[in-house]
Amino acid sequence: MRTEQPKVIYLKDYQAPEYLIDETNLTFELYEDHTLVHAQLVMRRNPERGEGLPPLVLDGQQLELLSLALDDRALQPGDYQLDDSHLTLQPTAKQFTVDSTVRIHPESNTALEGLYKSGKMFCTQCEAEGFRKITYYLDRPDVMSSFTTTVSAEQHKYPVLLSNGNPVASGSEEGGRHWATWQDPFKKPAYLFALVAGDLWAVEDSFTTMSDREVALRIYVEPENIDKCQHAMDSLKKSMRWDEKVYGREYDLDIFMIVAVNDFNMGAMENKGLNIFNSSCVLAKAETATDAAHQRVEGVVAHEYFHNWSGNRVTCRDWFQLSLKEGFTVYRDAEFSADMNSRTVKRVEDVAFLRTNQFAEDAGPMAHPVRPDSFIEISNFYTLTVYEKGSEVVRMIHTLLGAEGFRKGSDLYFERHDGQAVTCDDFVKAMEDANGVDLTQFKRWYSQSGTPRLAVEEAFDAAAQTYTLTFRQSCPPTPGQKDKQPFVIPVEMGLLDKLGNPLPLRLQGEEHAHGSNRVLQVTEAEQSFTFVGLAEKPLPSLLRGFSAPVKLSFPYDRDQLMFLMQHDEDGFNRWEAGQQLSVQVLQEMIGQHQRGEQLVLDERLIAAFRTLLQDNALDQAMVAEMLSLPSEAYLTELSEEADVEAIHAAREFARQRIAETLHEPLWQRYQANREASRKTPYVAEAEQIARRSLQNIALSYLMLSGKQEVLAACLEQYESCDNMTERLTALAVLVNSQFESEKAKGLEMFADYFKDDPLVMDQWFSVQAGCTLPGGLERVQALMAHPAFTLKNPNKIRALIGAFANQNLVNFHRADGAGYRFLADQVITLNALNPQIASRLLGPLTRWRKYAPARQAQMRGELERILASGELSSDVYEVVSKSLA
Ligand code: B3K
Ligand code: ZN
Repeated sequence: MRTEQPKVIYLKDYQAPEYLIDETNLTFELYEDHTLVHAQLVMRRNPERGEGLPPLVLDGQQLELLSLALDDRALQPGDYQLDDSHLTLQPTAKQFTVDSTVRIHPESNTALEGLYKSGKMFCTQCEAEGFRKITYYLDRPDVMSSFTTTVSAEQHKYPVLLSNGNPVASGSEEGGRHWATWQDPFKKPAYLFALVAGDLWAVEDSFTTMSDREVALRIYVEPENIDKCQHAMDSLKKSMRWDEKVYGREYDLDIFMIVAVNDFNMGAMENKGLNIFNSSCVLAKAETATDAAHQRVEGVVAHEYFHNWSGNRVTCRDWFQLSLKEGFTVYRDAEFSADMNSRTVKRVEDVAFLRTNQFAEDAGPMAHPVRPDSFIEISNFYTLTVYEKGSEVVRMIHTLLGAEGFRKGSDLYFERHDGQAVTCDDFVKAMEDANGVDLTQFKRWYSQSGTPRLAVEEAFDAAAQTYTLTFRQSCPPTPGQKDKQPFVIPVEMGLLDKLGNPLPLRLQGEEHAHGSNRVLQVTEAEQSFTFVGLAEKPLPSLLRGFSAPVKLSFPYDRDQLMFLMQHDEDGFNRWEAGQQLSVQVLQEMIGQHQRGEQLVLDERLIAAFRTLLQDNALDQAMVAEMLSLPSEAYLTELSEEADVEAIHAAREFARQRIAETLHEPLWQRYQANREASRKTPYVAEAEQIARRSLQNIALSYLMLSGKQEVLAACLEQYESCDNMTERLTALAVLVNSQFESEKAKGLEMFADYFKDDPLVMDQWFSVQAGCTLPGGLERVQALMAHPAFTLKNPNKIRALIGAFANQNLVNFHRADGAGYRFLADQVITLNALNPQIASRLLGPLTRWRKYAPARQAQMRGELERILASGELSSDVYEVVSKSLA
């Protein structure tokens, strides 16, 4: 908890550390009611910082210091200073050793940071600043040390003892205890430290690297989960091969371990050689995990593995550089997933997510650049901006340099900085040096926050046969940043003729055309590009593949969008045209609702959907994506002032109309695909996933008809399918239907069957939290009393409270403000238990500026109540105070 005014940390104040740690030797004695940590730090004065010997200030929080020695000389309380977060002592030589022993309490650590217990096992989470809750240390990423770690614990409760690196020794002690020593030869910052002790089983495999070294692979889980590891193991091996092939990166230790834990604040953590995972990102099998969960496991396993190079071998100098490792690694895992599955579908999913959620963050009170300038609590900066927008920034570098140039740049980056802690500037510099280019202006993507707008106009000159596109970029003000300089915006584009054929692209002044797809670089506030040799007016396809994270506008009419939906050679832009068409149609209906008019759906949308459903040659996953209307959250993001009820009413009306008018083709596609699912055992591979996604979206439309034959089909799917993807969709559509007795029975059967599987129960909670029928808040409140629910487990909080506040917008924003009051109550409770989770839950309340005055007042009122509720963690304090500012 915060005891003093929270301090703002600024990037501009960065200074290299006064001292360095060459060797860290740790011994952990784990007991049920406390843990002893002995640390020996072999240290020296940092030569970069000059001659004198300033005081040594070690970080440490919630530690009980039992003994301290400097070069074997025991220190007495008068020899050092202690406060809430530091231990200060005076070195007397350039090289010295600090020995300390502290007592800590993992058994009562509910914040899940530092050393804590998840169920019966001990585990750690040190990024960003958790190591200081384990021992006194220089807990900053630019202090890199080799680590030797000994863990001792009761043998029968904790037969498995793990840490980073390679196992070097082990033995038994008296009194039923045993110990193991691990040595990590690679220097690393403390945030990559990990320790695990528990009764775990392992799935084992091995991988032969490109230089023919054998690496042992192990996934450790609690015994009941041993049959859910194969998918993660397959994903790991694919990741290792992919990183060798695409980036030339080889794994470096003799062993790579993953441990699954149930209580975890994030998805997973890339600790050197010992990744610790939220069990939701490792465990998957047909009966318990959906296709989406399988894909998440594949993506997260890859992400953490890729960090071994982009994060561990080359790490961050300071936490302002977080996107150096996160943006780059998200980009790497997205490309991996694109290569393993459907590239276009992956891009569509990522872009929809970015535009709904990161754009909202960029437009809200917590908006910050990809490389923030300041923070109060670094945990609050593990954001969509640092991760997802950061990945888009790396993607743009790739687009600008091309695949080969980008690879030259990444090779140089890894070679130049291996073993170092570096900055985003160092990353860009390697890209520049390897390619002989200047990315100075491009770097504004790292320093300027907010989502740029890019308005495009066209002009056709029939006599001169020229076609001019004029781009105007601007960026709205964001906290602390009023005026922005122009960005470098790569716009991948093409031009289509009247039949939909791609046209050759020749810019004025060029000798010949350069293909039919090219990247324009918009670098000025206003800039025009003139294409020549065009006998008739073309139709532009702009920002293909979403080549920059901007809000592009071009005055397409609905017929042009329908044309692009069918003819654009870029699959992403075909989807995008459909989205824009849906958005236009829905926004028109939102207006109708606001004026109290009868809602009328533009039949062109139905015609476009009918064409999609009738085209058996199209990728079924893309058809499913294109049939999905933009979410209420996205429509909210697009609104100046979001009208919750109008958005919901318009979207639901459109769904109902689509379901009625397209009943026949939906029914046909549903039946054909369900038939195929019945015949083929479940495999989580692209073609089947595509088939199920179309089957499931068809079912969700069909259920809106309320027809008995559809209900029968839904129940058949629910009861007879062999996998969670079909079962959960059937349950979700039942839950959102009016078939009350079938709904109750379905929910009960599900909970009864899966009550001992926490990850499946999370899905059961989420399905109900997302139900938009009236009474949503009461349902969620009742579920909080369910025996499977606990506020101590972050997955449960996300599944129930998070899903309700983020996805069930009509119920969360109900007019009497009870949804806001409920969320604020949970934040206040969680502030004391788990500040990181409390702070994350606040998201929906921070966006109060999006709503009408009455709702604004209610939301602000709840934020103020949180602020006044007592001693706030720095996590919650920062978000609440910035949202109210
Ligand atoms: N690097 C971790 C993030 C941990 C954050 C803790 N507050 C997960 C990841 O991005 O791979
Ligand atoms: Zn990461």
